[in-house]
Amino acid sequence: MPLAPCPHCTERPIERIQPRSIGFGLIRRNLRATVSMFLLLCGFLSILSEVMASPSPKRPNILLIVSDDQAWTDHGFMGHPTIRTPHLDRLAARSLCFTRGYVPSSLCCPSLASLITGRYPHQHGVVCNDPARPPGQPSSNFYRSDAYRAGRERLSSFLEQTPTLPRLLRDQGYLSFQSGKWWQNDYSRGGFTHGMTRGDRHGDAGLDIGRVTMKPIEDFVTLAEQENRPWMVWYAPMMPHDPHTPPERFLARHRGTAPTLPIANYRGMVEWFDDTCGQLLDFLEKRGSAEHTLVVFVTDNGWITDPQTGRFAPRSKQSPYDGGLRTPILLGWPGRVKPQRDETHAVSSLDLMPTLLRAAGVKTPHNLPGIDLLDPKAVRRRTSVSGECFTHDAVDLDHPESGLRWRWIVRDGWKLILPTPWNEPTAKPELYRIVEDPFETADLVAQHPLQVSRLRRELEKEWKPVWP
Ligand SMILES: [Ca+2]
Repeated sequence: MPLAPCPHCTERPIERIQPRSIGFGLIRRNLRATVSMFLLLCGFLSILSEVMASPSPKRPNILLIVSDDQAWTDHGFMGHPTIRTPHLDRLAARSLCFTRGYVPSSLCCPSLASLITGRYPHQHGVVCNDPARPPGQPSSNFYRSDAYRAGRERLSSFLEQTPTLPRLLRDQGYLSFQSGKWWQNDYSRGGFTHGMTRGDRHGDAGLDIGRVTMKPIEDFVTLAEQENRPWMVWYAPMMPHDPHTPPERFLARHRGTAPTLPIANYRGMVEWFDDTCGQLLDFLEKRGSAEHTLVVFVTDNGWITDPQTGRFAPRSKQSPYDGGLRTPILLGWPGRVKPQRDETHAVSSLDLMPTLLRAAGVKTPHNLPGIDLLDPKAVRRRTSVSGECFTHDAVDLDHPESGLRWRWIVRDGWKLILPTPWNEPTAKPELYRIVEDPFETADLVAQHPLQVSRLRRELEKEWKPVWP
Protein backbone atom coordinates (compact mmCIF):
# COMPACT_ATOMS: atom_id res chain seq x y z
CA MET A 1 0.00 0.00 0.00
CA PRO A 2 1.50 3.38 -0.94
CA LEU A 3 2.33 5.67 1.97
CA ALA A 4 2.12 9.46 2.02
CA PRO A 5 5.23 11.30 0.86
CA CYS A 6 7.49 12.62 3.55
CA PRO A 7 6.68 16.34 3.86
CA HIS A 8 10.23 17.22 4.96
CA CYS A 9 12.16 15.68 2.06
CA THR A 10 11.94 15.28 -1.69
CA GLU A 11 12.05 11.49 -1.66
CA ARG A 12 9.42 9.69 -3.68
CA PRO A 13 6.61 8.03 -1.74
CA ILE A 14 7.75 4.86 -0.05
CA GLU A 15 6.26 1.64 -1.21
CA ARG A 16 6.12 -1.65 0.59
CA ILE A 17 8.17 -4.10 -1.37
CA GLN A 18 6.69 -7.52 -2.01
CA PRO A 19 9.33 -10.11 -2.82
CA ARG A 20 8.60 -11.61 -6.25
CA SER A 21 11.79 -13.14 -7.42
CA ILE A 22 15.42 -13.23 -6.40
CA GLY A 23 17.35 -10.95 -8.78
CA PHE A 24 19.08 -7.64 -9.35
CA GLY A 25 15.75 -5.78 -9.59
CA LEU A 26 14.73 -6.98 -6.16
CA ILE A 27 18.07 -6.05 -4.60
CA ARG A 28 17.80 -2.57 -6.17
CA ARG A 29 14.23 -2.12 -4.89
CA ASN A 30 15.23 -3.35 -1.42
CA LEU A 31 18.15 -0.96 -1.37
CA ARG A 32 15.90 1.92 -2.43
CA ALA A 33 13.38 1.03 0.28
CA THR A 34 16.13 0.81 2.95
CA VAL A 35 17.51 4.24 1.95
CA SER A 36 14.02 5.70 1.96
CA MET A 37 13.26 4.25 5.39
CA PHE A 38 16.56 5.67 6.68
CA LEU A 39 15.73 9.13 5.32
CA LEU A 40 12.24 8.91 6.80
CA LEU A 41 13.72 7.97 10.18
CA CYS A 42 16.20 10.89 9.97
CA GLY A 43 13.33 13.23 9.16
CA PHE A 44 11.30 11.88 12.07
CA LEU A 45 14.19 12.23 14.53
CA SER A 46 14.88 15.75 13.32
CA ILE A 47 11.21 16.74 13.80
CA LEU A 48 11.21 15.07 17.23
CA SER A 49 14.32 16.92 18.40
CA GLU A 50 12.87 20.21 17.13
CA VAL A 51 9.62 19.62 19.03
CA MET A 52 11.50 18.79 22.22
CA ALA A 53 13.76 21.85 21.98
CA SER A 54 11.23 24.45 20.83
CA PRO A 55 10.03 26.91 23.43
CA SER A 56 6.26 26.54 23.41
CA PRO A 57 4.22 29.65 24.24
CA LYS A 58 3.93 28.31 27.78
CA ARG A 59 7.69 28.15 28.23
CA PRO A 60 8.90 31.71 28.45
CA ASN A 61 12.49 32.82 28.66
CA ILE A 62 13.26 34.13 32.14
CA LEU A 63 15.34 37.20 32.93
CA LEU A 64 15.96 37.48 36.67
CA ILE A 65 17.26 40.94 37.59
CA VAL A 66 18.60 41.01 41.15
CA SER A 67 19.83 44.31 42.49
CA ASP A 68 22.39 44.20 45.27
CA ASP A 69 22.07 46.35 48.41
CA GLN A 70 19.30 48.76 47.47
CA ALA A 71 16.56 50.22 49.66
CA TRP A 72 12.94 49.55 48.69
CA THR A 73 12.38 53.31 48.54
CA ASP A 74 15.16 54.00 46.02
CA HIS A 75 13.40 53.77 42.66
CA GLY A 76 11.45 56.27 40.62
CA PHE A 77 8.46 53.89 40.53
CA MET A 78 8.56 53.64 44.35
CA GLY A 79 8.36 57.40 44.64
CA HIS A 80 11.91 58.48 45.41
CA PRO A 81 12.06 62.27 44.99
CA THR A 82 15.57 62.47 43.51
CA ILE A 83 16.73 59.14 42.14
CA ARG A 84 15.75 58.56 38.50
CA THR A 85 15.27 54.98 37.29
CA PRO A 86 13.54 55.35 33.92
CA HIS A 87 14.30 51.82 32.74
CA LEU A 88 13.03 49.97 35.80
CA ASP A 89 10.11 52.42 35.87
CA ARG A 90 9.32 51.28 32.32
CA LEU A 91 9.49 47.65 33.44
CA ALA A 92 7.30 48.39 36.49
CA ALA A 93 4.69 50.06 34.28
CA ARG A 94 4.29 46.90 32.21
CA SER A 95 4.54 44.48 35.16
CA LEU A 96 2.60 43.05 38.03
CA CYS A 97 4.31 45.26 40.60
CA PHE A 98 4.23 44.22 44.25
CA THR A 99 5.40 47.16 46.34
CA ARG A 100 5.29 45.17 49.60
CA GLY A 101 7.81 42.45 48.75
CA TYR A 102 10.27 40.91 51.20
CA VAL A 103 13.39 38.76 51.19
CA PRO A 104 13.57 36.26 54.06
CA SER A 105 17.08 37.32 55.07
CA SER A 106 18.85 40.72 54.90
CA LEU A 107 22.20 39.05 54.21
CA CYS A 108 23.35 38.55 50.61
CA CYS A 109 24.41 34.89 50.37
CA PRO A 110 21.45 33.34 52.25
CA SER A 111 19.04 35.64 50.42
CA LEU A 112 20.36 34.61 46.99
CA ALA A 113 20.31 30.93 48.00
CA SER A 114 16.67 31.32 49.07
CA LEU A 115 15.84 33.01 45.79
CA ILE A 116 17.26 30.15 43.75
CA THR A 117 15.81 27.31 45.90
CA GLY A 118 12.52 28.83 47.10
CA ARG A 119 13.37 27.70 50.67
CA TYR A 120 14.20 29.43 53.93
CA PRO A 121 17.90 29.60 54.84
CA HIS A 122 17.48 27.08 57.69
CA GLN A 123 16.02 24.66 55.11
CA HIS A 124 18.75 24.88 52.46
CA GLY A 125 21.55 25.41 55.00
CA VAL A 126 23.27 28.42 53.38
CA VAL A 127 22.70 30.63 56.42
CA CYS A 128 25.82 32.82 56.29
CA ASN A 129 27.93 34.86 53.92
CA ASP A 130 31.13 33.12 55.05
CA PRO A 131 32.09 29.99 57.00
CA ALA A 132 33.09 30.35 60.67
CA ARG A 133 36.26 32.42 61.06
CA PRO A 134 38.78 31.57 63.82
CA PRO A 135 38.71 34.31 66.47
CA GLY A 136 41.22 37.08 65.79
CA GLN A 137 42.05 36.01 62.20
CA PRO A 138 41.72 38.94 59.75
CA SER A 139 39.18 38.21 57.02
CA SER A 140 41.75 38.80 54.25
CA ASN A 141 43.90 35.95 55.63
CA PHE A 142 40.90 33.76 56.31
CA TYR A 143 39.64 34.04 52.72
CA ARG A 144 42.94 32.49 51.55
CA SER A 145 42.93 29.61 54.05
CA ASP A 146 42.12 25.91 53.59
CA ALA A 147 39.49 26.20 56.32
CA TYR A 148 37.72 28.88 54.31
CA ARG A 149 37.77 26.81 51.12
CA ALA A 150 36.48 23.76 52.99
CA GLY A 151 33.60 25.79 54.45
CA ARG A 152 32.77 27.32 51.07
CA GLU A 153 32.79 23.83 49.55
CA ARG A 154 30.40 22.64 52.24
CA LEU A 155 28.00 25.52 51.53
CA SER A 156 28.12 24.80 47.80
CA SER A 157 27.30 21.15 48.48
CA PHE A 158 24.10 22.24 50.24
CA LEU A 159 22.84 23.72 46.98
CA GLU A 160 23.63 20.47 45.20
CA GLN A 161 21.38 18.63 47.63
CA THR A 162 18.48 21.06 47.12
CA PRO A 163 16.52 21.51 43.88
CA THR A 164 17.39 24.86 42.29
CA LEU A 165 15.55 26.89 39.69
CA PRO A 166 18.19 26.56 36.92
CA ARG A 167 18.62 22.82 37.57
CA LEU A 168 14.90 22.10 37.31
CA LEU A 169 14.66 24.27 34.18
CA ARG A 170 17.72 22.57 32.66
CA ASP A 171 16.04 19.19 33.06
CA GLN A 172 13.20 20.52 30.89
CA GLY A 173 15.43 21.79 28.08
CA TYR A 174 16.31 25.28 29.29
CA LEU A 175 19.76 26.80 29.01
CA SER A 176 20.70 29.12 31.87
CA PHE A 177 23.38 31.74 32.44
CA GLN A 178 24.85 32.96 35.73
CA SER A 179 26.31 36.46 35.87
CA GLY A 180 27.16 38.72 38.81
CA LYS A 181 26.91 37.72 42.45
CA TRP A 182 27.29 33.98 43.03
CA TRP A 183 28.71 32.53 46.26
CA GLN A 184 28.58 28.79 45.58
CA ASN A 185 31.87 28.17 43.73
CA ASP A 186 31.46 27.27 40.05
CA TYR A 187 28.15 28.34 38.48
CA SER A 188 27.43 24.71 37.63
CA ARG A 189 27.09 23.90 41.35
CA GLY A 190 23.75 25.70 41.27
CA GLY A 191 22.63 23.94 38.10
CA PHE A 192 23.39 26.69 35.55
CA THR A 193 24.41 25.41 32.12
CA HIS A 194 26.50 28.51 31.38
CA GLY A 195 27.99 31.26 33.51
CA MET A 196 30.89 33.49 34.48
CA THR A 197 31.78 32.69 38.11
CA ARG A 198 34.26 29.90 38.86
CA GLY A 199 34.56 30.07 42.62
CA ASP A 200 36.29 32.99 44.35
CA ARG A 201 34.08 34.05 47.30
CA HIS A 202 31.12 35.94 45.81
CA GLY A 203 31.57 36.19 42.10
CA ASP A 204 35.13 36.63 40.60
CA ALA A 205 34.81 37.11 36.80
CA GLY A 206 31.02 37.28 37.15
CA LEU A 207 31.34 40.61 38.90
CA ASP A 208 32.38 42.27 35.63
CA ILE A 209 28.77 42.11 34.52
CA GLY A 210 27.06 45.48 34.60
CA ARG A 211 30.10 47.46 35.75
CA VAL A 212 32.38 46.46 32.84
CA THR A 213 30.29 44.72 30.19
CA MET A 214 26.88 43.30 29.27
CA LYS A 215 28.22 41.31 26.31
CA PRO A 216 28.38 37.87 28.00
CA ILE A 217 24.61 37.93 28.53
CA GLU A 218 23.97 39.10 24.99
CA ASP A 219 26.22 36.34 23.63
CA PHE A 220 24.43 33.73 25.74
CA VAL A 221 20.94 34.81 24.66
CA THR A 222 22.07 34.78 21.03
CA LEU A 223 23.50 31.28 21.45
CA ALA A 224 20.40 29.91 23.23
CA GLU A 225 18.09 31.34 20.59
CA GLN A 226 20.26 30.02 17.76
CA GLU A 227 19.83 26.60 19.36
CA ASN A 228 16.09 27.26 19.64
CA ARG A 229 16.18 26.64 23.39
CA PRO A 230 14.29 28.52 26.11
CA TRP A 231 16.67 30.33 28.44
CA MET A 232 17.07 31.82 31.87
CA VAL A 233 19.48 34.62 32.77
CA TRP A 234 20.59 35.39 36.33
CA TYR A 235 21.59 39.06 36.18
CA ALA A 236 22.82 39.84 39.71
CA PRO A 237 25.49 42.51 39.24
CA MET A 238 27.30 43.90 42.28
CA MET A 239 25.27 47.08 41.82
CA PRO A 240 24.43 49.43 43.43
CA HIS A 241 26.56 47.57 46.04
CA ASP A 242 29.79 49.30 47.08
CA PRO A 243 32.34 50.30 45.91
CA HIS A 244 30.11 53.23 45.06
CA THR A 245 32.02 54.41 42.00
CA PRO A 246 29.45 55.67 39.48
CA PRO A 247 30.64 57.24 36.23
CA GLU A 248 30.44 61.03 36.25
CA ARG A 249 27.38 61.01 33.99
CA PHE A 250 25.37 59.37 36.80
CA LEU A 251 27.04 61.20 39.69
CA ALA A 252 27.04 64.82 38.47
CA ARG A 253 23.39 65.62 39.18
CA HIS A 254 23.55 64.21 42.71
CA ARG A 255 26.80 65.83 43.76
CA GLY A 256 25.12 69.15 44.28
CA THR A 257 21.79 67.91 45.64
CA ALA A 258 22.48 64.94 47.94
CA PRO A 259 23.12 65.73 51.64
CA THR A 260 26.64 64.25 51.46
CA LEU A 261 29.03 62.86 48.85
CA PRO A 262 28.61 59.22 50.03
CA ILE A 263 24.85 59.54 49.48
CA ALA A 264 25.45 61.14 46.06
CA ASN A 265 27.73 58.25 45.14
CA TYR A 266 25.12 55.68 46.15
CA ARG A 267 22.39 57.46 44.21
CA GLY A 268 24.65 57.58 41.15
CA MET A 269 25.16 53.82 41.51
CA VAL A 270 21.42 53.19 41.55
CA GLU A 271 21.09 55.14 38.30
CA TRP A 272 24.05 53.31 36.74
CA PHE A 273 22.47 49.97 37.66
CA ASP A 274 19.16 51.12 36.17
CA ASP A 275 20.98 52.06 32.96
CA THR A 276 22.37 48.50 32.64
CA CYS A 277 18.84 47.11 33.08
CA GLY A 278 17.77 49.40 30.23
CA GLN A 279 20.53 47.97 28.04
CA LEU A 280 19.22 44.46 28.70
CA LEU A 281 15.59 45.34 28.07
CA ASP A 282 16.52 47.20 24.85
CA PHE A 283 18.61 44.26 23.70
CA LEU A 284 15.66 41.87 24.12
CA GLU A 285 13.28 44.26 22.38
CA LYS A 286 15.60 44.73 19.40
CA ARG A 287 16.01 40.95 19.04
CA GLY A 288 12.26 40.44 19.17
CA SER A 289 12.71 38.30 22.31
CA ALA A 290 10.93 40.58 24.78
CA GLU A 291 7.45 39.22 24.18
CA HIS A 292 8.61 35.69 24.98
CA THR A 293 10.46 36.72 28.13
CA LEU A 294 9.22 36.89 31.70
CA VAL A 295 11.29 39.61 33.38
CA VAL A 296 11.56 39.58 37.17
CA PHE A 297 13.04 42.25 39.41
CA VAL A 298 13.93 41.82 43.09
CA THR A 299 16.64 43.10 45.46
CA ASP A 300 18.74 40.66 47.51
CA ASN A 301 18.70 42.92 50.56
CA GLY A 302 18.19 46.55 51.48
CA TRP A 303 20.67 49.33 52.05
CA ILE A 304 20.72 52.73 53.72
CA THR A 305 23.86 54.81 53.23
CA ASP A 306 25.57 56.17 56.31
CA PRO A 307 25.86 59.85 55.32
CA GLN A 308 29.42 60.22 56.59
CA THR A 309 31.20 56.89 56.11
CA GLY A 310 29.35 55.58 53.05
CA ARG A 311 28.95 52.21 54.82
CA PHE A 312 25.53 50.76 55.61
CA ALA A 313 23.53 52.46 58.32
CA PRO A 314 21.81 50.61 61.16
CA ARG A 315 18.35 49.31 60.33
CA SER A 316 19.33 48.35 56.80
CA LYS A 317 21.47 45.49 55.48
CA GLN A 318 21.93 42.65 58.02
CA SER A 319 19.10 43.97 60.20
CA PRO A 320 15.55 42.65 60.78
CA TYR A 321 14.01 46.00 59.75
CA ASP A 322 12.33 46.77 56.46
CA GLY A 323 15.40 48.82 55.48
CA GLY A 324 17.13 45.44 55.07
CA LEU A 325 14.25 43.15 54.15
CA ARG A 326 11.76 44.96 51.98
CA THR A 327 11.94 45.12 48.17
CA PRO A 328 9.57 45.74 45.30
CA ILE A 329 9.00 42.58 43.24
CA LEU A 330 8.16 42.94 39.53
CA LEU A 331 6.89 40.33 37.09
CA GLY A 332 6.63 41.52 33.49
CA TRP A 333 5.49 39.23 30.66
CA PRO A 334 3.97 41.05 27.67
CA GLY A 335 0.52 39.79 26.78
CA ARG A 336 0.53 37.21 29.58
CA VAL A 337 0.71 39.20 32.83
CA LYS A 338 -1.61 42.13 33.27
CA PRO A 339 0.25 45.27 34.37
CA GLN A 340 -1.00 46.10 37.83
CA ARG A 341 0.28 47.65 41.04
CA ASP A 342 -0.38 45.69 44.24
CA GLU A 343 0.29 47.83 47.31
CA THR A 344 -1.73 45.61 49.64
CA HIS A 345 -0.36 42.09 49.76
CA ALA A 346 2.93 41.19 51.36
CA VAL A 347 4.84 38.81 49.09
CA SER A 348 8.25 37.15 49.26
CA SER A 349 11.24 36.36 47.07
CA LEU A 350 10.52 32.77 48.18
CA ASP A 351 7.48 32.97 45.90
CA LEU A 352 9.57 33.40 42.76
CA MET A 353 10.69 29.76 42.51
CA PRO A 354 7.13 28.33 42.36
CA THR A 355 5.94 31.27 40.22
CA LEU A 356 8.66 30.83 37.59
CA LEU A 357 8.48 27.03 37.53
CA ARG A 358 4.75 27.18 36.99
CA ALA A 359 5.13 29.79 34.25
CA ALA A 360 7.64 27.48 32.56
CA GLY A 361 5.32 24.48 32.91
CA VAL A 362 7.77 22.70 35.20
CA LYS A 363 6.64 20.60 38.17
CA THR A 364 7.23 22.40 41.48
CA PRO A 365 8.99 20.51 44.28
CA HIS A 366 6.61 19.69 47.12
CA ASN A 367 6.73 21.53 50.44
CA LEU A 368 8.00 24.83 49.06
CA PRO A 369 6.82 27.62 51.36
CA GLY A 370 6.11 30.09 48.54
CA ILE A 371 3.08 30.62 46.32
CA ASP A 372 2.52 31.34 42.62
CA LEU A 373 2.40 35.13 42.41
CA LEU A 374 0.59 34.93 39.07
CA ASP A 375 -2.34 33.25 40.81
CA PRO A 376 -4.41 36.11 42.31
CA LYS A 377 -6.38 33.70 44.51
CA ALA A 378 -3.20 32.34 46.09
CA VAL A 379 -1.97 35.90 46.72
CA ARG A 380 -5.27 36.80 48.41
CA ARG A 381 -5.42 33.58 50.45
CA ARG A 382 -1.97 33.85 51.96
CA THR A 383 -2.05 35.23 55.49
CA SER A 384 1.58 35.97 56.40
CA VAL A 385 5.13 36.40 55.15
CA SER A 386 8.12 35.63 57.36
CA GLY A 387 11.87 35.22 57.45
CA GLU A 388 15.03 34.81 59.45
CA CYS A 389 18.31 36.70 59.80
CA PHE A 390 21.63 35.07 60.62
CA THR A 391 25.19 36.02 61.58
CA HIS A 392 27.48 37.13 58.72
CA ASP A 393 29.95 34.31 59.51
CA ALA A 394 28.57 30.86 60.30
CA VAL A 395 28.60 29.54 63.86
CA ASP A 396 28.04 25.85 63.08
CA LEU A 397 27.07 24.74 59.57
CA ASP A 398 25.62 21.49 60.93
CA HIS A 399 23.13 23.47 63.03
CA PRO A 400 21.59 26.42 61.14
CA GLU A 401 19.85 27.66 64.30
CA SER A 402 23.28 28.33 65.88
CA GLY A 403 23.71 31.52 63.84
CA LEU A 404 20.12 32.76 64.08
CA ARG A 405 19.80 36.39 65.23
CA TRP A 406 16.17 37.28 64.58
CA ARG A 407 13.01 35.87 63.09
CA TRP A 408 10.29 38.15 61.77
CA ILE A 409 6.73 37.88 60.51
CA VAL A 410 4.30 40.24 58.75
CA ARG A 411 0.61 39.49 59.18
CA ASP A 412 -2.56 41.59 59.07
CA GLY A 413 -0.55 44.81 58.91
CA TRP A 414 1.56 43.88 61.96
CA LYS A 415 5.25 43.06 61.99
CA LEU A 416 6.87 41.17 64.86
CA ILE A 417 10.66 40.97 65.23
CA LEU A 418 11.74 38.16 67.52
CA PRO A 419 15.39 38.17 68.69
CA THR A 420 17.17 34.89 69.39
CA PRO A 421 18.42 34.71 73.01
CA TRP A 422 21.72 32.96 72.21
CA ASN A 423 22.85 35.56 69.64
CA GLU A 424 20.92 38.71 70.67
CA PRO A 425 20.76 38.28 74.45
CA THR A 426 19.95 41.92 75.24
CA ALA A 427 17.37 42.50 72.48
CA LYS A 428 13.62 42.43 73.10
CA PRO A 429 10.75 41.56 70.74
CA GLU A 430 9.49 44.53 68.72
CA LEU A 431 6.06 45.05 67.19
CA TYR A 432 5.08 47.57 64.52
CA ARG A 433 2.01 48.57 62.52
CA ILE A 434 4.10 48.12 59.41
CA VAL A 435 1.66 49.54 56.88
CA GLU A 436 1.03 52.81 58.74
CA ASP A 437 4.57 52.95 60.13
CA PRO A 438 6.81 51.66 57.30
CA PHE A 439 10.02 52.95 58.89
CA GLU A 440 9.30 51.17 62.19
CA THR A 441 9.40 54.18 64.49
CA ALA A 442 6.76 53.22 67.12
CA ASP A 443 7.33 49.92 68.93
CA LEU A 444 3.93 48.71 70.18
CA VAL A 445 5.05 45.56 71.95
CA ALA A 446 4.01 46.78 75.41
CA GLN A 447 0.52 47.81 74.24
CA HIS A 448 -0.30 44.59 72.35
CA PRO A 449 0.97 41.50 74.22
CA LEU A 450 -1.74 39.26 72.74
CA GLN A 451 -0.69 40.21 69.24
CA VAL A 452 2.92 39.34 70.12
CA SER A 453 1.89 35.88 71.40
CA ARG A 454 -0.26 35.25 68.36
CA LEU A 455 2.49 36.12 65.89
CA ARG A 456 5.11 34.20 67.89
CA ARG A 457 2.91 31.09 67.79
CA GLU A 458 2.49 31.54 64.04
CA LEU A 459 6.27 31.57 63.57
CA GLU A 460 6.82 28.58 65.82
CA LYS A 461 4.28 26.51 63.89
CA GLU A 462 6.81 26.32 61.05
CA TRP A 463 10.08 26.08 62.97
CA LYS A 464 10.95 26.13 66.65
CA PRO A 465 14.73 26.47 66.84
CA VAL A 466 16.56 25.58 70.06
CA TRP A 467 20.28 26.13 70.72
CA PRO A 468 22.65 25.04 72.07
CA1 LIG B 1 23.45 42.25 48.90
